[in-house]
Amino acid sequence: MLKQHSRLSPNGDPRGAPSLLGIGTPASGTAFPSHRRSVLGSQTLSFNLFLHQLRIPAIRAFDTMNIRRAFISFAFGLMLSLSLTRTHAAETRWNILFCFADDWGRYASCYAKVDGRPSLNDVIKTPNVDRVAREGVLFKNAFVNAPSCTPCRSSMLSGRYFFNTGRGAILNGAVWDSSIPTYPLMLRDAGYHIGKAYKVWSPGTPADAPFGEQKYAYEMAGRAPNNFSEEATARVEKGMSVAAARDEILAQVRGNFDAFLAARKPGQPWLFFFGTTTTHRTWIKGSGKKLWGIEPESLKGKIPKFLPDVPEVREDVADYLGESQAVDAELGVMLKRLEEIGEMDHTLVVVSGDHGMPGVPAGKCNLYDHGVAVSLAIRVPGGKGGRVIDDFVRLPDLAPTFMEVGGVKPPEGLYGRTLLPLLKSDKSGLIDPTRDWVITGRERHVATAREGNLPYPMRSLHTPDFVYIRNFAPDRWPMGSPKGVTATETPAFEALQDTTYTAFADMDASPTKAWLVTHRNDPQWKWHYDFAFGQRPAEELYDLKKDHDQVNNVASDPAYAAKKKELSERMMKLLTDAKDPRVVEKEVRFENPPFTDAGPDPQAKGKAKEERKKKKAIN
Ligand SMILES: [Ca+2]
Repeated sequence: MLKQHSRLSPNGDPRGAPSLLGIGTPASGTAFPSHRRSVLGSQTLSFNLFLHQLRIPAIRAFDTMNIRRAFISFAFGLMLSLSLTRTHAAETRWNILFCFADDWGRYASCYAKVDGRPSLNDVIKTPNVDRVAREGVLFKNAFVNAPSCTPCRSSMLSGRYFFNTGRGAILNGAVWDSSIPTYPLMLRDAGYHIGKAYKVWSPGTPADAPFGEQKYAYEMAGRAPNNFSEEATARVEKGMSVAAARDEILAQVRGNFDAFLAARKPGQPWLFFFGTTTTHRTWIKGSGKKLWGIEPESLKGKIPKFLPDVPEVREDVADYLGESQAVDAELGVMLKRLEEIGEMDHTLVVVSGDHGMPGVPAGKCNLYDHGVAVSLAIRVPGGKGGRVIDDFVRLPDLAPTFMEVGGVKPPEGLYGRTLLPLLKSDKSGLIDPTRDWVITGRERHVATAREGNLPYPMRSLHTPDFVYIRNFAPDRWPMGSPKGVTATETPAFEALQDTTYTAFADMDASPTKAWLVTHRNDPQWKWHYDFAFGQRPAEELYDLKKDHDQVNNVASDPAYAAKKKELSERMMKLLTDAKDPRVVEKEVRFENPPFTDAGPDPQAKGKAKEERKKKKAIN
């Protein structure tokens, strides 16, 4: 049974939205200096008053009247100063609600308009993400640093490049280095009440380490929201209506959030990390239509060129969009709760995901936009709503942003840059012209994708007009070795659909993957198969003005030679300056133990997952 909590603001603060210009960062002293000056000015004023009063008793040592007056004056000055400081802190230290969905790419209906061409965003309906964008800011060009769960999150939680997070730079075999500062623990140390539901940092050891492991977990109300289509389908099969099943699952989101809120101290600012994994495979085939009314046929002509526009693939994508709508519904529960407790206008609401769609070409584990571009919408207390920002931003930007919101000074030398200047602006379009690039990359994803547990090293530079990719080991297979897929042999469709390690293990098992592999000898689909799984040249270059889907590599076209040279040099300089081990080390660490140690036994993982599912089903 969950505790009822007060519907009053825990800050006891009936004020409306604080002025956006009133935000400050007392510890960093970089953002919003005018407000900081005014607070410090008041403190200085009261202190001067006190000194001035002290002089009086020094002259008239026995004038008790003046001593009393001096004391009253000092006390008043101190009170004024403290109250100003408190007001300042309350205005700056917003609560932070961070909804971060696993494997959720750039799929939300608010992007349909900004895409300006037919896309999957025409089909998906995400009213709650749209609301955050409408009342806040929608980032058109937001990118993760690595399209793989653990390295993406290592980077996003620390603000560093993924390759500068020790063993957090890989997926299987990741170990967290607790000497790396992360914003959740920094905010905790600065007085925030922190809590999380579900996935923050995993797979890796210890799980969720950058968030204090499971010490701040609020998951007692249930974990069904992590497997929406499975959980809802199971309930519907027992005779429940879709609406009732949805309500029962969403009640768990509310229960966990309520438990977190109930555990705060009065007036304590908070950070809640909602890490739903429902957009991570697996999901129930046909659930997009059954649970969310998404007709696979409605995707016709809207899916990217590298995906075969065939019924099996359309259904798989529709199911993924359904899970994305589940994320939206889960977000909606928390937004509603914020409204009910009167804290909407004291809370920074941030919605994003850790990379593109899993189990499809060009998505997860790829450096094309479909792999590394993600949704990012932020509602800023008191900020101007309805803005669409063109600046290229990076998920690691969230680390210094959250630190500054909490009044904590970000460490030096981060890849991430605070978003506060963009958030406090009232402009749309390009705000900071220096934000015209991002770097992305990957090393090892699953351990056993290729011989010797080796990674597939890549880096990319994304600019408004081009994507430049460097494949550092083009003799390796980007999605993992073909294994059982030979000239004459093909694993069973079900094996490819259900078991990631059957072939090309860096692409999650899926109906789309199985369809592509089993149709590879059909001349109509050979290009799609090669694009998805084939080896790639050392350099790739895509001209976004002509090739939005990034399917036509112009790296060897002489017409682009100068552009390729420019982007290559620019990227290599950025990587060298960032001390990327892949570029600066002679004996590259990622090619050697412990980065190439055997990972977890895939069979054991499968068994553990089954066990968890059984347990979840019972709950
Ligand atoms: Ca993920």
